[in-house]
Amino acid sequence: MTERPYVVGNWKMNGTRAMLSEARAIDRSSQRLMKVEVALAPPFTLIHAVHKEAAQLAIGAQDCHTDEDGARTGDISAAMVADAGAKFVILGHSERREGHGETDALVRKKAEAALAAGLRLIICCGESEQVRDAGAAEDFVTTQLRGSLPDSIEDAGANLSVAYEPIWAIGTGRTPTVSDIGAMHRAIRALLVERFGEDEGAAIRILYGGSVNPDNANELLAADEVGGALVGGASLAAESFLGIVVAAA
Ligand code: G2H
Repeated sequence: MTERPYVVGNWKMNGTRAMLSEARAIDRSSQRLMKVEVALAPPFTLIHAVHKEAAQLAIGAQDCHTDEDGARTGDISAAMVADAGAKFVILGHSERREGHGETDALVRKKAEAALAAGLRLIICCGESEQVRDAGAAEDFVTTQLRGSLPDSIEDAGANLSVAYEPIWAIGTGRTPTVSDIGAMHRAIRALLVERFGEDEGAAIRILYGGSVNPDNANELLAADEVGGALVGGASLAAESFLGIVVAAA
C-alpha cells in the first residue's frame, strides 16, 4: 500500500509544444517534493515529448480505445499511449461521459484494455447538480463506479485510483464542503473494499477533483479519505500546480 498523496494534472485539450517548459518546471520541482506522487496527463500529442523532457514525472493519457489496433480512424489505443511513454490513463471523466456518450460499460471495457497494456487507471465518477439537489448523489456515484470498474485488478492498490469529481464543481470555482467530500469518499471506500477486499480496497487512493487550486487545496485534501487531487485548470501553469503539490505534502 502506498500512502503518498497523488496529485495529477489533467491538461484536457490544452497544450502545444510551447507548454513543455511548464512540464519541465513541474518535473524539476516535484523531484524535491518526494512526499507527493506527481503525475501529468497532457493531450495525446504531447505524451511522448513530456515523457522525454520531464523524465521523473509519471505521464498519462486522458482516454484510450477498447481495441488494441485496427481500422478506428482518429482513435488511440492503450498500447499506443503506453508505447509513447504513458504509465496511466484517466477514464470515465465526465467530459467524456457527457461529450462522447461514454457509458459505464464502455469505461469498464476501456479499463480492461488499459490494464492489459500495462497502464495504471484513474477512473472518474461524479454526480450532476440535479442529482445532488435530489439527495441522490451517493447512490448515483456508487452505481456509476460499480459499473465502470473491472471485476478484478491485480494489485488494485497500486494500479487503480478513483477520482470523485462532482460535475457541478468542474471548472466552476465551486466546491463541495469538506464534510460532503468526506461522506462521498467514505461511500466510495466502502464500495472498493466490497469489490477488492479489505486490504486492496483500503489501499486504493481516492482523489478529489473539481476546481482545486492552491488556495483551497489544503482544506480539500484534508477531507476524510482524500488521497490526492485531480487538477484541471490549475495544472496548466507550473506555479499554481506546484502550489497544490506543496499543499498535499
Ligand atoms: C475536473 C478537474 C480536473 P478543474 O475536471 O479533472 O478540472 O480542476 O478545472 O475543475
